[in-house]
Amino acid sequence: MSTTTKYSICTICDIGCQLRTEAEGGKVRRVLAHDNPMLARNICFKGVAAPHIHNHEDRIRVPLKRVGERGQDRWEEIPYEQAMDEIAARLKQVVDQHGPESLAVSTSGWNTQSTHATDRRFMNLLGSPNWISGVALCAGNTAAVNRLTYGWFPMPDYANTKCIVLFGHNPRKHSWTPIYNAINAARQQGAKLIVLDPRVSDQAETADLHLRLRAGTDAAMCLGWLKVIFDEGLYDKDFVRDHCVGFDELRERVNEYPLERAEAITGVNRELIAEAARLYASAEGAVIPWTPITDQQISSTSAIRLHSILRAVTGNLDAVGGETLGGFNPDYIPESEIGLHEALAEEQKAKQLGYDDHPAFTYRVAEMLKGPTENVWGYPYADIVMGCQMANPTHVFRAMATGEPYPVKAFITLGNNTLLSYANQHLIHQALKNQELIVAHELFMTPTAMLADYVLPGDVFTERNHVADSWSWTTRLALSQKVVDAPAQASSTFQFWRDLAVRFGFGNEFPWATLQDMLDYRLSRSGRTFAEFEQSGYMEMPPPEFHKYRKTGFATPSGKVELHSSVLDDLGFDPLPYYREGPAPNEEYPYLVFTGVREDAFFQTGQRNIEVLRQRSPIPKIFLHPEDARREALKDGDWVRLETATGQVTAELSVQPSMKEGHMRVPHGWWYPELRGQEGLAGAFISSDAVLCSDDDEYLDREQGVPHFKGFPGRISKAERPAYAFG
Ligand SMILES: Nc1nc2c(c(=O)[nH]1)N[C@H]1C(S)=C(S)[C@@H](COP(=O)(O)OP(=O)(O)OC[C@H]3O[C@@H](n4cnc5c(=O)[nH]c(N)nc54)[C@H](O)[C@@H]3O)O[C@H]1N2
Ligand SMILES: Nc1nc2c(c(=O)[nH]1)N[C@H]1C(S)=C(S)[C@@H](COP(=O)(O)OP(=O)(O)OC[C@H]3O[C@@H](n4cnc5c(=O)[nH]c(N)nc54)[C@H](O)[C@@H]3O)O[C@H]1N2
Ligand code: SF4
Ligand SMILES: [Mo]
Repeated sequence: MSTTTKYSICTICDIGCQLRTEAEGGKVRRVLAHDNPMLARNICFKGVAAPHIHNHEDRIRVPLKRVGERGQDRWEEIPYEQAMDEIAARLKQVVDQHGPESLAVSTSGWNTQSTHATDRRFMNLLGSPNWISGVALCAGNTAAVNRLTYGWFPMPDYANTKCIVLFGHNPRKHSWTPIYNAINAARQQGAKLIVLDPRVSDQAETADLHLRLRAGTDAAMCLGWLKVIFDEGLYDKDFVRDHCVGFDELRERVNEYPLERAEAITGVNRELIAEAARLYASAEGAVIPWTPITDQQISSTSAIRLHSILRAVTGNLDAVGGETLGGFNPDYIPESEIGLHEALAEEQKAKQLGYDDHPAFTYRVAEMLKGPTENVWGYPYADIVMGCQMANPTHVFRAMATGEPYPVKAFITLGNNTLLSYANQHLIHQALKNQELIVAHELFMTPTAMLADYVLPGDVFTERNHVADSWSWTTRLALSQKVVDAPAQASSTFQFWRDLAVRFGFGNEFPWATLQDMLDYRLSRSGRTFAEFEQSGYMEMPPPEFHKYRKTGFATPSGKVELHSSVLDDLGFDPLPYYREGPAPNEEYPYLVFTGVREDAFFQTGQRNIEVLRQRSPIPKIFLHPEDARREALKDGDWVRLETATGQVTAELSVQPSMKEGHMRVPHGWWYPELRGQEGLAGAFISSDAVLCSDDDEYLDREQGVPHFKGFPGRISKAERPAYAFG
């Protein structure tokens, strides 16, 4: 049998390694490392397992229509065209009755990948602003908050850096492999590593400095660093004078955080705080790579802004070895333009859920930044990492569940296991049960898909062509080629939206019949088709340009780096960063719980049904320090119950000396595909962190309304080992 080999981009996780895929007889057989030595190390065992995932017997290959009660998991198979006709008719009914804003869409977009912004395009033509995403908790929100300070979201210049600061973030050989490799390469060239993590993480083990802060206190740590940097004159005075506004006000605020206070809040010795701040500020080029940890905290907006401020005042912004502001790639039409945000009426934008209470990543701020963004970057809207004009997920689920402030009655979820992927799973469950129409575009029958009216089979990265542009985060363009055909009844997410648009009379605004046409269109400004792009190589990256702001200024209202944020000020929020304490541990709930510590074997809520991966990590584990285990009379391997005021989960206990005392780790995203048909929603409520995480107001960050996943009160006790426990 002849073998076909192509260049593809892995979307098993969201870091997008460039790989080679091999097919035989119309099936993907192997996934291999890239043949370019610069890229060859960027592969992990999940990527290698892609054929097991794409060819898995559980994969949904035909559209399914619900026949039982919602959530009962009983289906009939129907043809794709019939499914699309019925979905369109039912969506029209909902919109006629409740208005276009009664449609909400959730997607993370990175796995579905195919010119993702077509969902925004359809929604904007229809009139719904209620688009939510996993990127509200991961990078998309950081992008939006970075724009408040300097108008764009930067990327570290790992190739030239002398110091790397990881706030929790813990890339490994099998977790975001390219970042892990970039960190290692920089360290081989002498870069220092500072890790801030309550645990002795993999990165912390070999770091030059490890600050074991209390979970949730990153913003206070940054304020402590700034205190040292200002007091010791370690900041870039020329840059601050010429390019920043609000330095004096910031300095006054920072003076409220003397090192004794930073020490008291974070639990880290003040000398160590000062030493780390000096190391960072004195390096000839230092980076604070984006971290999801501060995306999911009660002081998230302040913590993200403080990272931005540290970059700016130490002269590391758009500087060699620091962090570069990329801008749009001129050769590829960006998602912001595809998204057609100008088509959505002002009054519909103002209805976006979250707009009033938690506006930081909604249209409210996007509109305030339109002028400056167009001046500096050439487009009014910047969908960086898809995240700069989102609805607030909690507000959307509340509206879906209660009808307040208005009904949201139709829900479309694409490549997103919604039920397990935000805070407060019980609320999300209620929200989903209260829908008139749910469509899930999926590969597998997830607990979320089980709640749908229609489940549409998606295609996968080996079955579609794509040009990956890192969602405008960098200017890199990379080639992803299909190597096999998708199942006949499967669709790309592009095709789904296009086919729905035609049924809504938006065909003129979707003039591309196929994904291929759309890719040709997106490349058209560089005078190329996808076929020509494919011929020219597998990657294009314009050389980085530094200090671009000297010509253009920054894309903020003042044109400067706003240490004091005029946007937050205008919105009635504190314009300066601050530290806010989360709900405190107490007698009833004495521990600080954090979610996360990603597992090598899986991406997020996925792959629990893929045998070669599941056998690497068969059971979910809660981590506890040996002292705490002794106090609770628990031992390694016990089955335990972890409770918060919001909910409870059970899992196996793993006693780990690397944990910080007083802290507990709950894993993210566990459900049990093997319990399908036995336990409700395949055991989605047994071990999932979202059951525990609160979205009550006192757990939400003020400006964005993101939930606090890093350090909320909980307790632990021994539980019966359930019959379903794997292995
Ligand atoms: N409670 C809680 N919520 C969280 C987090 C947490 O730690 N706790 N973490 C947050 C973070 S960091 C992130 S990045 C997000 C991640 O959120 P998501 O990106 O939504 O993550 P997954 O759980 O991987 O869900 C993706 C789903 O898409 C399906 N899928 C994969 N590829 C394709 C495809 O090509 N086409 C289609 N149609 N479907 C596909 C998979 O089967 C899977 O069910 O979640 C966030 N939400
Ligand atoms: N194999 C695999 N790799 C993945 C993923 C996956 O699911 N599987 N997911 C990918 C995605 S989408 C993301 S976002 C990343 C996430 O991956 P990372 O950014 O590495 O985040 P986590 O693994 O959740 O947690 C990292 C560390 O944060 C520490 N930590 C907990 N609370 C706090 C706190 O309040 N402050 C600080 N400073 N540290 C804290 C924990 O002790 C832990 O060591 O991983 C990516 N890589
Ligand atoms: S790190 Fe692994 S799963 Fe993620 S893109 Fe790379 S090969 Fe795929
Ligand atoms: Mo993430």
